[in-house]
Amino acid sequence: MEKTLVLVKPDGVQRGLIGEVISRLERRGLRLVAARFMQVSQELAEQHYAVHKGKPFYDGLIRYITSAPVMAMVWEGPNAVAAVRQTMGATRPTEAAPGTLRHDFALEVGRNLTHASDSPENGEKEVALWFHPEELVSWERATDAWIFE
Ligand code: IDP
Ligand code: MG
Repeated sequence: MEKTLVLVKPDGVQRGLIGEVISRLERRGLRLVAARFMQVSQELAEQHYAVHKGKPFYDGLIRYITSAPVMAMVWEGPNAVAAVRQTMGATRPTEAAPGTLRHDFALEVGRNLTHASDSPENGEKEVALWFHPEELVSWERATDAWIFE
């Protein structure tokens, strides 16, 4: 089953939106695999955002993600990566479709509430970066047959 890393970033935590994010992913039919509320270290932040190193917003991005706790989670489902990114909305909140999290709760790209893996390959890499294998819970949900074809 395809897995994706989801972070409720520090602004989402500070604004009390952890439940809103989880609720929307549950409602969509995705299945929770792992979750950890945590302070992000400088080292993890730099590893996670290595692809953005050198960009003008990089230093601010590292300060943002380490500025307060995050809720780190793994979610799975068919096409989980695409489904979760669709639920989050476009990176820039003013370009995010109405009804998406970033549209409904954010205004600025540097305070856009959530992270979600952008490809199945990066999903695997990010899950491995943020979680130990034994933290991933393999389970069957009573409703699976009514959500997964
Ligand atoms: P994504 O989170 O939708 O995958 P990316 O392009 O991977 O978007 O960028 C990672 C994060 O970096 C964004 O979610 C956002 O918080 C931040 N970011 C991206 N572009 C900018 C920018 O132009 N200014 C400030 N922050 C940015
Ligand atoms: Mg990204």
